[in-house]
Amino acid sequence: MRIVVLTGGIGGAKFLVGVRAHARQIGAEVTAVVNVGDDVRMHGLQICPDLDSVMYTLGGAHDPERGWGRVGETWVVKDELAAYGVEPSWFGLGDKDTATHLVRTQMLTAGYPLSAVTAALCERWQPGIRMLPATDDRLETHVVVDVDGERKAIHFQEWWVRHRGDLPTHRFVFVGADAAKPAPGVLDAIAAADVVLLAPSNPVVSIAPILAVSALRDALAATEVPVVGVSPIIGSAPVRGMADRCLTTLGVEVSAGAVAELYGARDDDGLLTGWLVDETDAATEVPGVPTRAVPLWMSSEEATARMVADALDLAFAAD
Ligand code: GDP
Ligand code: FO1
Ligand code: CA
Repeated sequence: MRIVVLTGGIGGAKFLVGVRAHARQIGAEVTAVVNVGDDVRMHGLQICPDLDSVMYTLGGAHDPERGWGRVGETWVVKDELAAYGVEPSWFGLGDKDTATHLVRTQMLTAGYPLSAVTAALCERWQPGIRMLPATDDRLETHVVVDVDGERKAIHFQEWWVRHRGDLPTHRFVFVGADAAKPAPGVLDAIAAADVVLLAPSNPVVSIAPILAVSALRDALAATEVPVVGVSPIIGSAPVRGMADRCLTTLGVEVSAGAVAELYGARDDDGLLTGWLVDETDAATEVPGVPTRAVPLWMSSEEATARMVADALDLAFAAD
């Protein structure tokens, strides 16, 4: 079986640990299509937070408390940059992490596409799945906000890290998405997939930027295989992060059902053929989308692998 997973960073990476575990049990191949909207150039280095969260987590090198970056990280470079008084001082580059950005930036500068750079970095981390950026083209999430009475668009990282989303926020813009093509391998992976899973990632700033690549979205809309999503919302709150702020900006209710409606039912020009919700949301009804309620807390690899088994069971329930 071939499984394609659309994913963001920390939440998606946790999910992929369970996907990989279940895939090993059933002999499946996994391809993750990873959001690049969070990517940013800082201090001359190209930083890909979601790709790195997935790579470090599956490589067993992530910091489980912080969620992003490397375990056992040190911060000498950050302190030295601060001593020079250079900005942005609100964004922390760890020393170990910086080596990744140096390798990535050097390869990009030499002309390698991000997908090739990602494959090269993964030779070290052996994530056990294939990791593809959604696109090799520039695609950055910007956020239209009011700062000091002025309306402007700031980079997603400035909104997320510097302001913690705590600004009057009007919309998210996926700069470059109109011209972006799926990275090599993405359309082939979707065409060869037996099932597509949407990780319980942030629907607004992790999954939506992937779907903003029109040829990628079109391929998902056209596929005849099941597309099953997993809710990042349990009860009326995200498990972690700021999906609630993001959904509110779109005028979407913070609930499992509302996120499913955002993705839409395949029969209604949307994507989903199934939607997994937590047991506490068992009453969720999504027009045109069969739902199933199971425990959605990714508290261990085993618990997450069970979620994945449930998602596949729902995917093929009607067959
Ligand atoms: P980011 O890119 O680092 O923000 O990570 P993602 O977008 O991939 O995932 C963030 C989402 O993961 C958040 O909206 C959380 O609600 C969700 N999440 C984190 N842990 C869990 C969990 O245990 N269960 C479920 N269902 N969702 C989770
Ligand atoms: N998150 C923070 O809250 N503060 C930081 O200083 C920070 C630095 C950082 C550096 C590299 C990287 O890959 C991720 C980093 N993150 C940081 C996480 C990141 O901003 C967000 O969690 C994601 O982009 C949202 O998915
Ligand atoms: Ca992200």
